[in-house]
Amino acid sequence: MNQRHPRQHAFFIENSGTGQVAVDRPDVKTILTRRGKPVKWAKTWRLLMLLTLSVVFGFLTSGAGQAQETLKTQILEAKTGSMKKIGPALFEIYQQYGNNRKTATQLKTTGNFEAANPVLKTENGRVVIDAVASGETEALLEDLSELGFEDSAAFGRMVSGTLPIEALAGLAQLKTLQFARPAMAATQVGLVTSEGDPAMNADLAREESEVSGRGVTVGAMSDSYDCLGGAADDIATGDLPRESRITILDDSACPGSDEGRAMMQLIRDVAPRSDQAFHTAFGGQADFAWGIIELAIQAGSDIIVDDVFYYAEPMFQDGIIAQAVDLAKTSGVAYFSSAGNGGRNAWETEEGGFVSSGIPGIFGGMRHDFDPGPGVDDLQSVLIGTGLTIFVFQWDEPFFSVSGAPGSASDMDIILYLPGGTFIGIGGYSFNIGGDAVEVFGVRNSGPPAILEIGLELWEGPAPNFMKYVVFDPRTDSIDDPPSSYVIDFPTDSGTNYGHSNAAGAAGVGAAFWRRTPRFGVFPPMVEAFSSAGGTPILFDTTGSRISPEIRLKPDFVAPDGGITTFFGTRDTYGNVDPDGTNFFGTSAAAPHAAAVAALMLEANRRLTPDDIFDILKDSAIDMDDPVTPYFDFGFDFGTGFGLIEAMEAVEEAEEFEDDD
Ligand SMILES: [Ca+2]
Ligand SMILES: [Ca+2]
Ligand SMILES: [Ca+2]
Ligand SMILES: [Ca+2]
Repeated sequence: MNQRHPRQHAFFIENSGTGQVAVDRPDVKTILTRRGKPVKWAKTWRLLMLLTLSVVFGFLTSGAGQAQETLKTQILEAKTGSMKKIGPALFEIYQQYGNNRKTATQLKTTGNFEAANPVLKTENGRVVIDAVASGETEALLEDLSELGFEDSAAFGRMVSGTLPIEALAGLAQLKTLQFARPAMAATQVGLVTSEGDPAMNADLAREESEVSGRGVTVGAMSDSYDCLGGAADDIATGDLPRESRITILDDSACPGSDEGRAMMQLIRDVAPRSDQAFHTAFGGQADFAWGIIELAIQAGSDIIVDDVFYYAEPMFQDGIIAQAVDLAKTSGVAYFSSAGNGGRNAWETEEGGFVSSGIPGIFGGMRHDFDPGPGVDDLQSVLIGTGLTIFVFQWDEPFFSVSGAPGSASDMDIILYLPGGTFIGIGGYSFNIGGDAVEVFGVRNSGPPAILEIGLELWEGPAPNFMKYVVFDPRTDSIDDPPSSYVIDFPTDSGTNYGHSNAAGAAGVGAAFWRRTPRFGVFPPMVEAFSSAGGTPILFDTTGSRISPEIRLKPDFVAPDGGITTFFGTRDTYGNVDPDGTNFFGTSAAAPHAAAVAALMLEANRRLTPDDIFDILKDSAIDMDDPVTPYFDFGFDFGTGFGLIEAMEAVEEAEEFEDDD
């Protein structure tokens, strides 16, 4: 598990020659839009996200000296100047767009523009944002609409939609805006991509109990359903239910990978007679939250499953997506969410929270001392693998986007340095006071793996009592590969499950490769090394009040992945039963398996509440071991929850279940 043999190489990153760093195109595709108004995004790939690649103002080949000072000055202006409400990433794209339009007449006529920042996707001169109202949401929507905002959805204080890039400067000046950031979403698709059905004994459950999901509607949320145009074939071949039994509420995030349709094929395998529905989750956080409500109410979903997360969802407080999940549950929907594919690739403070090293960072704020002992270490070595690595850093302050004023009282920055502390303009350094306590940044390493250093720097405000960052490393080729980017100094191997899959009302689903289950001769079943571990504490309620830490028992359980779909994923090296199939790996594949078992249970007993369903699934699960801890973990553990779903037992218990109260 810990086969980490990092080799040190000189850090290499391409310089495009324009003063911008970075940069061959990452495996990144973008986001969306809303309600029948698809934005045509230029480039697509399977891993979908918009994020802050904070290679903001240029790359210093020489390192220190005058250039570094200039870079600092420019970043500080974006952090604290007139653009601070939109943050460095949106400000950067605004500047590039303006420069492009001045110099290239062709760009003017076609309207095509691609950001130099390869992960900040734009199309037709527009960018997808999440904007947070300083006061009334209606007032912000009115102002936004004057700036050309479209495809809007509002949930709580947050508004999602697309804005013309040239309107970003105007956006930064709005009194009705507290702050805005690019919408940043990704799916929990695995590394590479169903025998999950027998791995849960769901085939036996259908036979024994004569259930097939009849009369139950399962709603799915992912990137897209039919951008690739394969749905008609799937219906014809029986890989999906017939058209009259599929409700598509919103499939406007094209181009997309149709991961949602792959999930629906898995549901079809396990609960063949259930009705299905789909809504994209790529329209920004507010659109996602509304999608949940619409699937529940408009499409009448009894069960909903998603495999999407937003990097900027709060770790220590229930954000708007988590709140929508909880709301759906109170209306009787059993909600399943992929736990994530981050394993334990996260670092967090143990006791003492932020401890000043006494050493000032690049902008003058004090750096955290990573060494818990008497020694002082103000820069933490991390390995940055080849490809795109994303860091999400949060600390224990409430989010303005969740609970309104005062929001975060402190401004922390996370900065990535070359060995020796040379600043290269890469990090998360937005202004957080009065906003959300989160920094997201990406770094794309075009060369071999390299060791860099992280500084956590307190710009202003009280020192955090708790800090955590999650490393989303570049995907590797094998499910058994260790992470390609990770913490070297003082690692804490902390859980990476956070956001709405950690909501009280959601069942978080981890993954086990179907071949490593009892049905296929492996007992006890083995969890995927990448399956996200739980344990992220909830520290604030939704009003922003600090509560005693609530550690939820997440993930709830594990379901199989690596099963076959007609198109999604890749052919693995383990040997397919169907030579034409592709294997769908990741908790994205596990979650629909779990949701479809719930459909069988509901057909067996329509009176089950979501809690009844979750309780039975946990009670009947096959206990598994968290391989990271010594000895077998009897009962619940943060690596595997209550264990692998066992459908035959779960459906039987559902049939016999009587509500005593
Ligand atoms: Ca120390
Ligand atoms: Ca900051
Ligand atoms: Ca266990
Ligand atoms: Ca163990």
